[in-house]
Amino acid sequence: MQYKKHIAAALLSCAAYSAHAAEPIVQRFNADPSPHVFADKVYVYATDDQSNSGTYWDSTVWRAYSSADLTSWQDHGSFLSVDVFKWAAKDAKAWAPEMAERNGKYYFYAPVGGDKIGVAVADNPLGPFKDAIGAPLIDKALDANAGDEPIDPMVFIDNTGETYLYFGTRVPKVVRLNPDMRSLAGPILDVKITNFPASDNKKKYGEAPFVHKKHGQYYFTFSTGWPGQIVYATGKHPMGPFEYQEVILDYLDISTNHQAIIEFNGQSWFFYHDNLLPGGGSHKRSITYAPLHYGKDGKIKPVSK
Ligand code: FUB
Repeated sequence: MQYKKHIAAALLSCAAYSAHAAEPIVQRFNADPSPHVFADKVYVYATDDQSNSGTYWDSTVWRAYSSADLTSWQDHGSFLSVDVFKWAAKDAKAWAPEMAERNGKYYFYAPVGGDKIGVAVADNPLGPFKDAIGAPLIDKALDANAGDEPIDPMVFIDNTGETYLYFGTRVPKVVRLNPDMRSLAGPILDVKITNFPASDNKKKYGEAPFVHKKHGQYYFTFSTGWPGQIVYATGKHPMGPFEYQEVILDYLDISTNHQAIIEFNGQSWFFYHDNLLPGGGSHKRSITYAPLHYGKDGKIKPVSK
């Protein structure tokens, strides 16, 4: 199915700031975008809000879309469900996913049921996927320091090849991954964020950790909670510590906020979800994106809805 996002051309020519009219990439409820560029196309992996009950995030499938131009989007359907993980409880909820590519293999990191993270592997971005381990990669019951809620996995592969998995609510977590992408290379550690503004006690880590590297530094973006702003901190090492900087995207009129940043066609893009379609709300969210701009000092300019 093809969808048009007419705002894209205007966004591509937008020079300096990230003011834009947000439109959903597709006319369907999705959330928690995990965008990736594979072979000149952007793939967006998502939580499927269309199939949840409308009162909770209780979908059991993940969704995928792709686009060569950020304008026309192809719907690849519910390409994977929690059933791929035989150890998952029946009807375990499928939350914010992550994808990573290494040596021609595609690794899909999936929070399953709120207490485990699984990894599935495939030879192409849309599968077919199979469980890479036959057991969870992270299991709250078994892994020391996995935290209360090991969800929202995000993988960052540094240009040194070192690979890091981030996840967690309320306390951000990081653990090194081995090059096989399916085993841990060290202990799970807390990510330290310093210099939260003392004047605002709502400025704390909530969920949605995301790391990218630019201008020789590491940017750690995250949501501050429920509802949350998307804010960022910077550091000199992917494991932190990170120093709090500023707000990128302010509170939305829904209970969650979840972002990701990619480079595509020579431009940085900020993906997030919002309440953009009729009948939408906190459990019926829509994915959108905006250009992301940096100042000469490396500071990220705010994105306005
Ligand atoms: O979609 C379910 C949860 O809502 C995600 O795991 C969080 O990041 C929040 O967006």
